[in-house]
Amino acid sequence: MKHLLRFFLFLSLILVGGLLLTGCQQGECRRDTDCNEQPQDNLCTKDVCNTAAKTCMHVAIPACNCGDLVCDNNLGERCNCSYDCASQPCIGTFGQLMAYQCDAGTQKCVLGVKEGLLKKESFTSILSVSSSAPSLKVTLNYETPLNIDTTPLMVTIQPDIFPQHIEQLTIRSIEVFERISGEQIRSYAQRSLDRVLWDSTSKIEESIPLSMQDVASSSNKSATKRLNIRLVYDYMSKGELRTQVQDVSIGKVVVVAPGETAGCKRCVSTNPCEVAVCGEETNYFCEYRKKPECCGNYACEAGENQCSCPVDCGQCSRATGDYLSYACSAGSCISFLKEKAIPKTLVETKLYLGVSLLVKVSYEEPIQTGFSTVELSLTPSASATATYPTAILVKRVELLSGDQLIAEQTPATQLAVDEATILSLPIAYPLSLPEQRIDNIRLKAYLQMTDSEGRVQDIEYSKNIGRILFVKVGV
Ligand SMILES: [Ca+2]
Ligand SMILES: [Ca+2]
Repeated sequence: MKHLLRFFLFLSLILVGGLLLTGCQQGECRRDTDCNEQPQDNLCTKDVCNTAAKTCMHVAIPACNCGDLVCDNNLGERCNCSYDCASQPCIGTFGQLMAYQCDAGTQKCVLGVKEGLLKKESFTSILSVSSSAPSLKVTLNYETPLNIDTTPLMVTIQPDIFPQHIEQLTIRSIEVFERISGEQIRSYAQRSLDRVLWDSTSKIEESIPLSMQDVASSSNKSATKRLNIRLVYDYMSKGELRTQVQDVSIGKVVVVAPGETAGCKRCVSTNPCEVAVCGEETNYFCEYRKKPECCGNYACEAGENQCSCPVDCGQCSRATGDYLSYACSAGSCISFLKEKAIPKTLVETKLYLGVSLLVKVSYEEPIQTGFSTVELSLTPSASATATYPTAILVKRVELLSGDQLIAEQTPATQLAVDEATILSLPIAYPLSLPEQRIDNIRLKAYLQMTDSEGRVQDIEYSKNIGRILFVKVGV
């Protein structure tokens, strides 16, 4: 009986064990290594065991791109993932000028100019309208064949001859175009600059991407263009604004437009007054946009001057004309005399109604308008042959250029015998130029003499001084 019990116990154990064994055999796996032999989809999946369902399954490896059997050129796989792109290698040519190649920046396979064909070209032209106008040196640097989708024209503009009387030489805009027929043009780029060339050392450098829809949509995506550049600039010459529109012919340029983008490579500005913008709106060319109210944005704005912001407003320190220099003083750029003014005195004696009148006219040349004075000294003395009048009155003193009044004074001063009376004429005459020679300068004094019998006589003293140099200082 005991043996029978043991036998049934043994049988039950075998049955339970068998049942358990059968249960395990129903699932594919118990652990990941059980799935190793499942056929692999691609390098970007792995096979794992779903322990609840006891089945093997494929799961994607996170951030795995090369190996997913999808050839993605945007991820650079045509250039660096032959596993996915075996059927689309980055090789082959397009027409005479272009070939597929791996872009060093984006790593993408792009259509570009065939290696070995690219040449660097440089072109320089001098723009000049007359000997009294500023002339400009325009330099163009570009590659040929020029891939207009990725490579801009580099333009440099600087003064070649900068006459001294020219001020505010401003480059307004630049345009790249082709002549179609007669006056008709086709524009490929337009850029507004509004940049001032302050002096002969100033320079403007601009990169100008071209847009040529006709080339982009043509079957061979290439063309030979006769390109021209149009510069619009203006300047002040002797107080007058002059505007010039000048064209420069660059000549034939071979261009290609393969339809690839420049890819926004290295689009960073070191100028804190610029924002570097690159994206769809800029056609993936780097564009530097100016920030307003910033010293360094090439615009001389409110609150900026030659002392606080020379990069935008020009250098203050400079000589102008023969006699003036400019320098910063208390934050303002003002003019001052380079050398000391020269004192001049004209002396003569006049005889009026028996009175000998010693006249001295003193001034410094150049006359600094707003600061200088012209002085008139009058000393009457009685002559031996006549009795001295009871009174000599100075009614008015004038400084004139022809009929034009430059300064006047109405002192109503009585002269005393044998005594010098000095009358000052402050000069505040407005000048149209910083340095101006004024002709026919004449000093006039209107006197009134009264004799012992009460008779009154008007006397007019006039002294011709001639030409005097006037300058504007402190402005
Ligand atoms: Ca892939
Ligand atoms: Ca500014």
